[in-house]
Amino acid sequence: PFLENVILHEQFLSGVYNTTFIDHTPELFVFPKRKDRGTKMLTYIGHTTINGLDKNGKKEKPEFSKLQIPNFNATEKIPAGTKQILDERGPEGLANWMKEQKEVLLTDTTFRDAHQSLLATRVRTKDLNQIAEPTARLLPNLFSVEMWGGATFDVAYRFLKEDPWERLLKLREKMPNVLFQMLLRASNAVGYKNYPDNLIKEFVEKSATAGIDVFRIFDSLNWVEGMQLAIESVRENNKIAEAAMCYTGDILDVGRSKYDLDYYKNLAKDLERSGAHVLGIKDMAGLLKPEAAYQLITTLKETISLPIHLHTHDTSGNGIYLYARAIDAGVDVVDVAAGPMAGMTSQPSAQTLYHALETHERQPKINAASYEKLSHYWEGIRNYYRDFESGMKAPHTEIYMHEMPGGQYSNLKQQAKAVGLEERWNEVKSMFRKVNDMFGDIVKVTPSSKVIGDMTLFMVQNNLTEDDVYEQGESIDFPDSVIEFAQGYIGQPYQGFPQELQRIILKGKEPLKVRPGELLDPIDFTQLKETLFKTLDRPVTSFDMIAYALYPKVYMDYHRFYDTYGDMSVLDTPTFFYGMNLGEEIEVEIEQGKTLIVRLVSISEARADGTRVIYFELNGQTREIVVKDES
Ligand code: 3PY
Ligand code: ZN
Repeated sequence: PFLENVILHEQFLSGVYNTTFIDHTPELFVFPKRKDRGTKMLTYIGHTTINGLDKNGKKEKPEFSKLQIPNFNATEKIPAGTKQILDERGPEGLANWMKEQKEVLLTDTTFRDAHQSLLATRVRTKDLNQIAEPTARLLPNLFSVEMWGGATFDVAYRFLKEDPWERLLKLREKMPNVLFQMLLRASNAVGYKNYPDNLIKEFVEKSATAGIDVFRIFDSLNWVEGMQLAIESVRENNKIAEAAMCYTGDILDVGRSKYDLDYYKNLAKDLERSGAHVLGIKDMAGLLKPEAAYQLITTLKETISLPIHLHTHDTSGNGIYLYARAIDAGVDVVDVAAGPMAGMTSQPSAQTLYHALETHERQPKINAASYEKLSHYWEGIRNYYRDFESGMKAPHTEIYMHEMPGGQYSNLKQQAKAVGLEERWNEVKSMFRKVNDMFGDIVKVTPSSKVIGDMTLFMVQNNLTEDDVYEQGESIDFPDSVIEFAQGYIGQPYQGFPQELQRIILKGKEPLKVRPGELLDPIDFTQLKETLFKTLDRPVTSFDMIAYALYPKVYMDYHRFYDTYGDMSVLDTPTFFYGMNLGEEIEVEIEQGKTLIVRLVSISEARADGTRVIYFELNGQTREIVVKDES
């Protein structure tokens, strides 16, 4: 084990080693405890079988049809793609290549935003990993695959009990040809608040090393100052800085002048000056109407010389039409998802766009039949996650009224339900818009959208009107996120805060005038490493440190789960979510070439102390697991 610790150590891997390496690296002498992986796994399966996922109540495991993974010839070389262009020509070279393409380029978001927006971000690494190589082989002409960032980082640790860094490393191995893209919330990284500058830099550097090529960077208030550090960090790592402006309002509405065409023109110029390689337009709620898309792209093409990458959500059902207009206006790349994971709050469907552009000179250079093959897989996968569906069944044009981002809609609905407001959902939607207007009409995207959402639920729950807030504000305890927003902790909104409301919320507290990151103490990574080493009792990687620095509690909960049950990312998804049915047999590949066969034989009645004994067969041998029945 000592040798194993040495050769796996980061410092050793990076080539920095001499005799002091051993003296100064006590973790080399910590040897993994020999634990019985089989028992740990059976304990997880037993708990989930009896008490359901996260003790949310037992559910019978449904019958799922076999997944359709396209066949491929593993001895054939994977065709080269945009990743090779970046590696050969660098980010500027790649940006020039983008502008030279006649056909519109596609980013596939199925691995990230599509499931973040449809399935509460729950798609597990196992399900992404087994379709990664077929995707690389069948769709080598994609511009990029968006597969990381946004909510996927914390949800992986928090709910899926897996390591998002491992997801990135595994997928990178399977897809060496297409650019990997992530969503980076600028100074909020992949979290919901501002972090110290050195943490942002470290996060970008390690994400780049692990495999990210395109960083789509946005600030939740379109505050360019808040994006600068992230843009510079990406440039330092020789990766593509896609600076995105979040589209809000409606440039076609002459009565609403705050976010007009000039606003976006100026913002685009600022982002170009800030060092972006690509301009992103992030229409996170799907508010960009087709004619607005045409005018916006036409104007931006005349204003800046960067390639333009457009992202929308198809919530209203207008997605394909708006892309078609944007493509006519010269947009370089658009975001789509595989058919079964597209539409509604997700991105428009890749195949639908392809067919819509039949005979169009800019029809994307992809193979529609390949997309259909991959779609058979996604159809099966989506079934696994049925419990996380939002329930939206039809195009939702009310989005133009409330302006909630695609990823927030189902989330807020769940939150509303949890606090007993299910029956008042229509009121919640209208209040969301009202709160936006009270706050001065702000950009709404993580985390500013969460501030509006929290204030909305707070007002509806307490039956407060706008007038009540102004009249009784002094005695109201506003939600923490609202206070932090008014203090400037997530940045400065365009044209400032509404002063009267800010005064009421802050009750004498002084608001910030500078970038929050300037005031935050840098993370002491050396100290952090020591602390974590003591707690985790194993070698600590940079990935662990970053995850802990971003989400201390979530990370430690994940660690405790891992300690108790082991690596449960190896389980198939139905078993991970539902446990096993009586008499069922499953195969679990716990590492390459090592497979366990598990059969659930019987479950005893609950005993006086509330426990049940579960009898399994593990590779033919009987194993008993005792589980407390929480029902
Ligand atoms: C995120 O920040 O996760 C988003 O997808 C925002 O649209
Ligand atoms: Zn999105």
